[in-house]
Amino acid sequence: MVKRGQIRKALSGFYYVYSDDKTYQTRARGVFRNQDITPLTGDYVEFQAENLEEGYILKIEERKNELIRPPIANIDIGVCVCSAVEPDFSSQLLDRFLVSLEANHMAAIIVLTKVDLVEKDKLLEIQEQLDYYESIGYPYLISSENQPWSEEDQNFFERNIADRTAVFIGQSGAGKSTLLNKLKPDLDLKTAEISLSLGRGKHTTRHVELLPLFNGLIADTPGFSSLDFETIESEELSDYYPDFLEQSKNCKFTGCIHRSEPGCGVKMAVKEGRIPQARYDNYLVILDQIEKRKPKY
Ligand SMILES: Nc1nc2c(ncn2[C@@H]2O[C@H](COP(=O)(O)OP(=O)(O)OP(=O)(O)O)[C@@H](O)[C@H]2O)c(=O)[nH]1
Ligand SMILES: [Mg+2]
Ligand SMILES: [Zn+2]
Repeated sequence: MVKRGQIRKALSGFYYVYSDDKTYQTRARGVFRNQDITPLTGDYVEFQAENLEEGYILKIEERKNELIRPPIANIDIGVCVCSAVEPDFSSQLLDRFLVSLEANHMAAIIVLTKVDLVEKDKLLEIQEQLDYYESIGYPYLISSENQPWSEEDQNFFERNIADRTAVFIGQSGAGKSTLLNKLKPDLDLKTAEISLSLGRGKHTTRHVELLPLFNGLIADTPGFSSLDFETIESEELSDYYPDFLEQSKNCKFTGCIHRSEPGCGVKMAVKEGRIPQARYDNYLVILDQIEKRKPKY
């Protein structure tokens, strides 16, 4: 009998498909490999299963959207988890996460973790940066592992992720699994200290898994720190910056990429302090990287 369900976890060649309150262990038919299609966590599929252990995926339904890193499909919102320290807060990395989410038509919110480990001045400096992100549509919350949520914090999550499918993304060791355990202790996700010698996480979470939370789904994912933009062209990059998009109405040239063109509205906004210099500098780094990318034929 053909059933319909959603892949909630992919591990060691098996796809765990949730359907009618049951989870079926399935494999993908060779036909997907031939077509160069890999089923993703989050995919809605048609599958065949006589029992819970030996199912086969027959068809993958069209995706609303998909991310390559982490590999997941059909997401409403990304939760960018950034630690204040260990690893240090990086606006460059945050901008990369946001671009990646925007390019895939996903909303985004930010959680700053490990605020208990950072000095007050440093925290204020980071919060000042985050206030800007909030002003352009990315609300944020600060969190420390041992501090219980206030009612306001709880509302923040419910307001943003209830009834939706949310993916937690961020560097290894940033505290994604810790945050999810704090939101729902019975998840009991594995977490681990970051390696002191390397100053980064140990990739404690090794697979992407969708779990029920607040009447929706959340995905814990393995951390990563580099993000390439394989499919974004330099002319469209600024489309994924809501603040740049707004200012680019004032650019003199259509197709302005806001680098060396005269009469650029974005550069003017940076000069006048309406767009932070760091955000613009981060943009130039990504732009450069896209232009140096080897062409694909
Ligand atoms: N002091 C402090 N430690 C934290 C906080 N959040 C996380 N940690 C610690 O940081 C370490 C890494 O946390 P994880 O939740 O495993 O990080 P992760 O983002 O899931 O990492 P990966 O699964 O490797 O991607 C753990 O030892 C946590 O206890 C925090 O707010 N304050
Ligand atoms: Mg983890
Ligand atoms: Zn411009």
